[in-house]
Amino acid sequence: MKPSLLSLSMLAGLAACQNSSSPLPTTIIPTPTTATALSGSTVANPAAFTTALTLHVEDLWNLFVGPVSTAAVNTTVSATPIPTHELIPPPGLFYSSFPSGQQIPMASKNESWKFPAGFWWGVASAAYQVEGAAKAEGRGPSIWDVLLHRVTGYTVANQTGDVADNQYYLYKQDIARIAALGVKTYSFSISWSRVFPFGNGPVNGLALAHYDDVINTCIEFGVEPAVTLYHWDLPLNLQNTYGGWLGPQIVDDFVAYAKVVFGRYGNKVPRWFTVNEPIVFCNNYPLPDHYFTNTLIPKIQQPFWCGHHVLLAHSKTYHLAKSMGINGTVSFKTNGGYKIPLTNSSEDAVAVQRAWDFNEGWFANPTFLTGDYPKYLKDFVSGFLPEFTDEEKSMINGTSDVYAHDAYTSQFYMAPDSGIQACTSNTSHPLYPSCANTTYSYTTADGGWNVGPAADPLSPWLHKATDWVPLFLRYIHDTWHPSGGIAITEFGFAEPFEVLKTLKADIQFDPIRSSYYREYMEAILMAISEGVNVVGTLAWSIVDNLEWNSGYQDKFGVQYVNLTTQERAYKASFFEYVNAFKLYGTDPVTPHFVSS
Ligand code: GBH
Repeated sequence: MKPSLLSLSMLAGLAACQNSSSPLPTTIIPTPTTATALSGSTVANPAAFTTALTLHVEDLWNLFVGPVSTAAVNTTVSATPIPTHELIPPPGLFYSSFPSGQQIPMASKNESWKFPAGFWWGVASAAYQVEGAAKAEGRGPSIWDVLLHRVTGYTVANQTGDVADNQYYLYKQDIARIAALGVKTYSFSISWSRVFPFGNGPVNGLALAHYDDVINTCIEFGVEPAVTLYHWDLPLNLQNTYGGWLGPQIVDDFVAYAKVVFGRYGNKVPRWFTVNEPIVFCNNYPLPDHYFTNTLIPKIQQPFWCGHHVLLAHSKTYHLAKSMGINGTVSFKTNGGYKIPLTNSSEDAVAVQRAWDFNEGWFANPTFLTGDYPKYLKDFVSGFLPEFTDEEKSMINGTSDVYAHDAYTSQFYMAPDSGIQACTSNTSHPLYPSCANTTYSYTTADGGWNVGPAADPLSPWLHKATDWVPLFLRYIHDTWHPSGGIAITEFGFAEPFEVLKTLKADIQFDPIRSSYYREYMEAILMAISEGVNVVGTLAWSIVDNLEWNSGYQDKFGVQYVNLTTQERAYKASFFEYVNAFKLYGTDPVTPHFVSS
């Protein structure tokens, strides 16, 4: 691997990493607008603060992350047949669904429901959450290696993605397991810091060869690959040299990365996603103090500088794909839940609109409607962000082929207790700047119940609120008019306390997750029957995996993983999900088996 240039400021950051109780004595100042120094970092006075050092990728690991664990299996494993008894579904948990409209005694399905031909469905993952093999074959560190290895208190259980599900070596078996159930699509992400260990500069051919084989294996098993370019694992070097998504340089670096990936895998991939959930990774700024190069951008502004660069990077990448003749769809994945007004007061209605504007609207209004931010968000960001030029607006508008939504749940929104005005005029109000308050429960007058059963306590945001899904889909359809339809690109449920179960057979029987999938699929069928264009679904997740700060304690898999042996097992919910397509699909569900 070729070396990269690093600045003194990075080494100052390193000193702080090693001893988090002694913060940086000096402030090195990247801002989004100042000139670029030799190292690529933007600093107040480069001549005074910066020198250049030559570092190899291994040095980045040693300096900023430290030792990482490795798995016992560290070469690619071939697929083996799935034992037939594992493909037998569990005993039924439910009565057959009650058809809406005229009741037909003993009807086993609702004849007015149908997934249209071409509906695509599958399961999803993300590189850092499943791959492991952290340093294998030249991968450079990402900010998540630092967050989970170095930052005190960042993880609930001191767990990292070093080994995860070892999918870097076990992908053939993982693809074989989903193909054996007839799954149509596998949605995974590529690790940017595998392809570009420094985020920019030299390309790592071993990483490209790896993803060649992942994509080819999908195709061999009749599974369509869906690829996300960025699922939060920002190459550390880009954070350290110019503040990552806070710096304008990220736009061209992202486009350069996309160009390599599109050039290599091009038309083998029918569905591309640029970035996963910018609302989440932009709100992850500010990053914890003292572990990364400091920035002078005020903390409250940081998410919105990130968002600004995401919109530019995404839209440039979209146009790049079209100019390269990529024939798959290109979209970004956004996230959020249906926002239910807590009461019918006009203040709560405004709070709900503010919540849409600061969440889905942040990225969906520019890309689907206007090229610019929605009103309430714009009122805030116009105080500091540069206005998009007319040229930028037309570059941004119309750059998502489908509305790809990671829609897990719903919650209530209402005005802050002190009122909206008291919040928008007070920058230190805890709800500033969105000034939309939220709760998971109905009002006391309405009984005070939760919107639905709670997921695991490590996902306090998640409730099974499937009743609201038809309205949510209708809202997306009516608000953003996505011409290519809506895809639910992630949905899933953390079965409460699953980590406490000790017997595999008990873990595999996951009743609340099963009912979540069943009722969510019914909700989609209802929306489709009422004319909402839903085109695909991806269950999160293919396997239990690294749930970011919650480590492996919070389980989202439709397959169990024994983290000692890396053995996988289907959960009941996986069969429930597949059954929706057996019952209501136009296209047949066709299992594919290993031929060797
Ligand atoms: C997805 O985001 C991610 O794409 C995926 O990587 C992850 O594994 C999956 O969720 C399951 O969590 O705790 O109140 O601050 C879903 C959207 C947005 C939900 C951030 C959790 C935090 C809410 N996520 N949100 S809170």
